[in-house]
Amino acid sequence: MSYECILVETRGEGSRKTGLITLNRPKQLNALSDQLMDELGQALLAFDADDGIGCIVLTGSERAFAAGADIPTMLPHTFMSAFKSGLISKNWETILQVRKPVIAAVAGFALGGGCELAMMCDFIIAADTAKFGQPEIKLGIIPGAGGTQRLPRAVGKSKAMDMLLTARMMDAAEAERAGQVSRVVPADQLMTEALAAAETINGFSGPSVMLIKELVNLAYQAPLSEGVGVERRYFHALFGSEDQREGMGAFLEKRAPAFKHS
Ligand code: DAK
Repeated sequence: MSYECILVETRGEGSRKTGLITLNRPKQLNALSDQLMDELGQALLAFDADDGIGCIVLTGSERAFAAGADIPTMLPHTFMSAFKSGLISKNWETILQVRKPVIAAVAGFALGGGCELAMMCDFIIAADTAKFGQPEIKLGIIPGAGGTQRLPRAVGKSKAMDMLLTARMMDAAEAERAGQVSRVVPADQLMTEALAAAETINGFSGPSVMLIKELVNLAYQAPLSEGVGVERRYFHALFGSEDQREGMGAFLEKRAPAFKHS
């Protein structure tokens, strides 16, 4: 498969590798065009379907993870054309279908749809140069890919309101304090750290990894009692896996486990 707006590679040494996707429209600060989002969706689904891949890292350039949806494409739309064509809707949530972890490695601007895309990843590792924002209000619109919903869940109501209503950007240190990102690293270490995190995850049992992702996401949808109940069922279910015997057996034998992802 050849792509024009993204770069797709495989990284890692172990039996399960990391799928690395780099947003690549540098002149437009990786503005998320329709073609880019189509390509991103295809690449994500292909890695998700590949048994040799354990984890996916999504990144941009040093200057921008992504500066948002492509503004020139949006400008001419009317309500009717936006409504009838489902303006930039069809390919924006493909990432949510991915069952393997997707780590966002963010340097530079993550604005508007770029910030929303990063928030749709499972966790964000930020370079110390990262800047997050939802500046749609400056364009006379509002976020359309979950910014008003995911940002308050990530950083709380007050900071979300502040960012959404004033369009101010949050730097990496503030984003880490607010819980938007899991860690901040020096910019020149960003890919090393993100790929190392992916490599660590790749070494664990694939079904455990996928279930943890599913359950953490359930925490945002279900009441606590229901989430804990589903966790309990999955916990019991894993005692039917080969990897549970291998993991616990390896611990007792003081050796590294060799998971078979089954
Ligand atoms: N779209 C297209 N081009 C963009 C762009 C964008 N979002 N952001 C930047 N560029 C282009 C600039 O036009 C410029 O192009 P040239 O003039 O060189 O041809 C080039 O990137 C470099 O930008 P600047 O010259 O402006 O660079 P600066 O360093 O001075 O400023 C900046 C960087 C990121 C602060 C600034 O470019 C900026 O404010 N950009 C716009 C950020 C923004 O407003 N983003 C939100 C866009 S609205 C939905 C899904 C998603 C969305 C909505 C609905 N559904 C599923 C329904 C998302 C909406 C949005 O993201």
